[in-house]
Amino acid sequence: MENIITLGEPMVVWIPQQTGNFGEVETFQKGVAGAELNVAVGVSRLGHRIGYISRLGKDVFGTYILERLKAEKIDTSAIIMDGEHLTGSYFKTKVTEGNPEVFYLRKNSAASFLAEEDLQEKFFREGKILHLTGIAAAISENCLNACKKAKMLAKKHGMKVSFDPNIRPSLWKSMEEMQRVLNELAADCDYVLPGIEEGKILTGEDTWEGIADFYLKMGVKNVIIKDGSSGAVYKCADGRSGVVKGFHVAQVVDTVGAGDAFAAGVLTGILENLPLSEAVRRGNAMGAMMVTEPGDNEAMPQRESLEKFMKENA
Ligand code: KDG
Repeated sequence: MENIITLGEPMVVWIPQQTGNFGEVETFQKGVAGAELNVAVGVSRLGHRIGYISRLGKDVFGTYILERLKAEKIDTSAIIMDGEHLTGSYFKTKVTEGNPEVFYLRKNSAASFLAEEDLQEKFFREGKILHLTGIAAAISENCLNACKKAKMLAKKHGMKVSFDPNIRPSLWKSMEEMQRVLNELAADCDYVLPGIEEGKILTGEDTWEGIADFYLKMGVKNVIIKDGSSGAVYKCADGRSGVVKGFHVAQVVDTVGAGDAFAAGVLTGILENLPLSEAVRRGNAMGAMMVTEPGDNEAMPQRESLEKFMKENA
């Protein structure tokens, strides 16, 4: 049985080799993407077992993603191959500063047809942490219901639940709907991991403490707020709180996937019973390493390079 279970939409990502808008770029490199998939790669590379629940189209993208997941030693036994819908993909831009722009080709994708009936309860019986994100919740009504059912099954079987809101306004009908649905999903989770700007949007609060208190009042046990290269802060229902400094990297190449790397670091730290401050420090290190490469998960470190990075940048 898996230590961590996650559920979401895998995609093929087209990574531009030049800056400029879509028409100006001549070469793209293919890769695999998806917030939960990125977390799965990060967790697996650190030697923990992770199971990924999804639907893939029976097409070249689906086959490519499946092979890549297997090569990363991610448990794919709960992935359903869907003969009727295509696998999603997306393009991003290459920028010299800030976050890249993204363009999705994912409407009615195979993963958006994931439904509560696709979840096998036996998968949840011995897992330790369920990791959900707001992207899976955004792609369709049935996928949102699958997230809710997964959360229910995880709680029933004594698993901890972690939630990264990962807001993607373009996937929602309105900001109000996004706020309401994501905050409902966050309620009662063991770990909620918003970025500081996401937290402001979702809670209407403008300080990290205000954001943390908002979620603690909703029954969340630990709120961990990411603040880019500055690091992260946490506040817990049991009274612990702390500020954990980030890691500096010489050049930021692409910020996509940094939050997922952070989640993989924190969750594996929790599985290894590290103090929360240490788990968050690992999350910061993985987030920093992630932004040094253009892919969404290629820079997820193996344990040895993570330890080396953390020692050299202590
Ligand atoms: O967190 C990284 C993801 O945003 C990326 O891999 C693609 O899942 C994706 C999305 O919906 O943007």
